Amino acid sequence: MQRREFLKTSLVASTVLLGLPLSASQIRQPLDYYKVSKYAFPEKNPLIAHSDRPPLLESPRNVFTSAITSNKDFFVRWHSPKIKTHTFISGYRIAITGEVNEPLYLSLKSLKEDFEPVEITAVLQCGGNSRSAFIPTTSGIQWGSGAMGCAKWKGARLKDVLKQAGLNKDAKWINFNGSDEAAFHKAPRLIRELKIDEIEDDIIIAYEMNGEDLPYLNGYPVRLVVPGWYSDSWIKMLTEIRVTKEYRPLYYMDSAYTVADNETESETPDKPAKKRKPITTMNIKSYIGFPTRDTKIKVNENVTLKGVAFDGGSGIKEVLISADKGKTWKKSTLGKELSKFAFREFEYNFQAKQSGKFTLMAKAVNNLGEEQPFAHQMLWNKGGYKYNGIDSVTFEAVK
Ligand SMILES: Nc1nc2c(c(=O)[nH]1)N[C@H]1C(S)=C(S)[C@@H](COP(=O)(O)O)O[C@H]1N2
Ligand SMILES: [Mo]
Repeated sequence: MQRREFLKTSLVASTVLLGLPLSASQIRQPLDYYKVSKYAFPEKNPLIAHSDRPPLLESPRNVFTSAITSNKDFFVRWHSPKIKTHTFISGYRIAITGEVNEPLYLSLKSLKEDFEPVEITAVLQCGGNSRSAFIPTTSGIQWGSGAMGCAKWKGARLKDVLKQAGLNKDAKWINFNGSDEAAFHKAPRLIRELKIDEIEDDIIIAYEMNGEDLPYLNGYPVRLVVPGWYSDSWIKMLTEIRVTKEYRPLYYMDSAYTVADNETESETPDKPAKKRKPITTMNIKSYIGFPTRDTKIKVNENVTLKGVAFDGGSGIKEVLISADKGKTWKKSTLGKELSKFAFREFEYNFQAKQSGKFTLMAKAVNNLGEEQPFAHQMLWNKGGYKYNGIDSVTFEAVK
């Protein structure tokens, strides 16, 4: 039997068992990669390496017990392998051109000294994080759930920089481009654009991550930080800000990193939606950092589950834990709120009363009352974006 057919049959069987309506597409738990690579990339701990050219590095589950992800453990995603490997920092400029009074070529020194520095703790998450949950498999990196991290960013407000350049009256869109180049001349570059009225005060051009220079692979020397938004807008090695009057059709705005422009943002494999919109604000999500699949706990021992939860900026209200596959839920204890855009730690004490396999699930609720769906309630989209199904970890209790 072919793999596809086999998948279909087993899915049909499981949906019938669960008593759910049958549909062409189903969602499972994202793959739970647990083997980090033998070698580490510069400034990084050994991470789950999906590719080395370009570097695609995922953080393993055990990183997510803490609200701050260290620079060494932070995931990495590039679209092209042509990443600048050397930069003369004294000559580095961000060119601000287009619909401005006068083009501005901003040095790193000026960015750091001439603008009020602001700090914000915020989650950076790839829109395709957890993509491996989607069936049928979608295009894109088959991430588990470690294509995210939370850091304290420091930089200058984008608004202040634009003010210095002076926007023309009919300026409407801002394009952001990094110094990485397309892999071959016909490939599109990762350029994103923001509408002028989307520029909030908390969007910054960051030159520090957790109190240090940004790691090279996370965009040294500067990157855009767009709190609450998926990270395709967080342009790394930022070299160009172009202000335009009109929307400029771009592959990474119209095709990649888009979802169906309908109420459920979903579509089916045989009927992909034509009308699409770029992904922007992150939905609510949580992830268990401990225990992991290879944890062994002792029967009757007191164990503390730990994890992180976040959303697009309303803030976390509570995180609930279930030990019976989602039938009943108990409140976990939340850690301090570092910012509305940051990971919020949660903890939950439990004991296994008997030996054998043990499963715990975590479900976050935000201040708007939105909560995570079960994996099987999620709807499919062709890019495999915005997965936020309830996380589940199975481990073993031994005598
Ligand atoms: N210049 C540049 N910036 C970029 C990208 C890129 O390919 N080039 N990828 C974006 C995407 S899709 C993601 S998920 C994040 C990854 O950020 P990180 O490598 O710091 O984790 O960078 C964003 N910024
Ligand atoms: Mo991404």
